[in-house]
Amino acid sequence: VVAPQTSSKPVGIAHGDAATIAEISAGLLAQQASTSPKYFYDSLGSHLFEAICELPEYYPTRTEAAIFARHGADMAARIGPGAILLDLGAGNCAKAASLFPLLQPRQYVPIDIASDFLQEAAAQLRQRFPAIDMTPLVMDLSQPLALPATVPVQGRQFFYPGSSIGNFTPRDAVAFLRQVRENVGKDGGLLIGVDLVKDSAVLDAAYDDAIGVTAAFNLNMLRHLNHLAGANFDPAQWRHVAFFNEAESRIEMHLEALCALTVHWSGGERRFAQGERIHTENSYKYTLEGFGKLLSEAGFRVDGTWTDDAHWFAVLHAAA
Ligand code: AVJ
Repeated sequence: VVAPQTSSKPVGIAHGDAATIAEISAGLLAQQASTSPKYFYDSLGSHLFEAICELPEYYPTRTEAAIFARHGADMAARIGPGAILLDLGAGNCAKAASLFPLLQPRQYVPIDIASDFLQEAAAQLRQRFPAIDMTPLVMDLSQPLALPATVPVQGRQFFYPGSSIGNFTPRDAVAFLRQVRENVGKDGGLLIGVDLVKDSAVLDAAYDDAIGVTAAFNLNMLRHLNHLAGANFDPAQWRHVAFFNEAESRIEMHLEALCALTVHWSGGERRFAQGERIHTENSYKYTLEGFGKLLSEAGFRVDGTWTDDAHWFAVLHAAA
């Protein structure tokens, strides 16, 4: 008996759900192939992002940390004790935890898409801060923000540090911030970190570091896509590309095919020419004025702005 001939190549087992595979497939099949930056964050990707934050070139984390260290008490005075602190994209929860002694929240709600990483971080925090209620939530922040009843509405303060808002286009950022606004009561607010426009050489280096950690972070997405969509990407056939697009005021990250190749995945395939790219991330950079406008368009009122001396990064508090 001869096995029937089929045109589709065998691919790996897909571990993502149907909606995830459909989303990945649509992005890969678009004329300009693209993928959502949320697919950076499998467990290895989350750890690689932690490593990025230690790089000398990657100024945002340390600059923001310095702003928190210098002005944290002022921020806490603006927020007041006993808040329900909702951490959007909490990761290892380290930033929020460093503010617990000043903020003294009643409940901490770390929200992240990376489930194992989040549960582990929350378990460690419970031991360090037994007085704070810990309610970790595994959520995809690119989907509508729907909070369970275990999170009281009164006293909600959202925490969105690290300029993660930069992954959204300005349009989508307003829509996202408006959802956050709809999820805080009259007494609530938002403490948000945003990366500011600066010399493009500084920006380029921050997203294309000398020892290739950011390149590994970008390329790791291919391994994650292999897992989620049963794809057969070979990371060795791709290279990391990152640059500041001045006209759009954003860092763009891409993966570029080093040779002509065909990728197969569960339910699809695509040929890439040598030099063809997959757009994997945008990281928008704002002026203080521009970002203030965004917040007010979303229905917030800015009542605190803190920056570093070089004005590379800013933390803003917005009240409902
Ligand atoms: C987590 C989205 C804030 O845009 O700087 C870091 C992700 N990408 N290096 C950023 C990232 C490449 C990061 N954010």
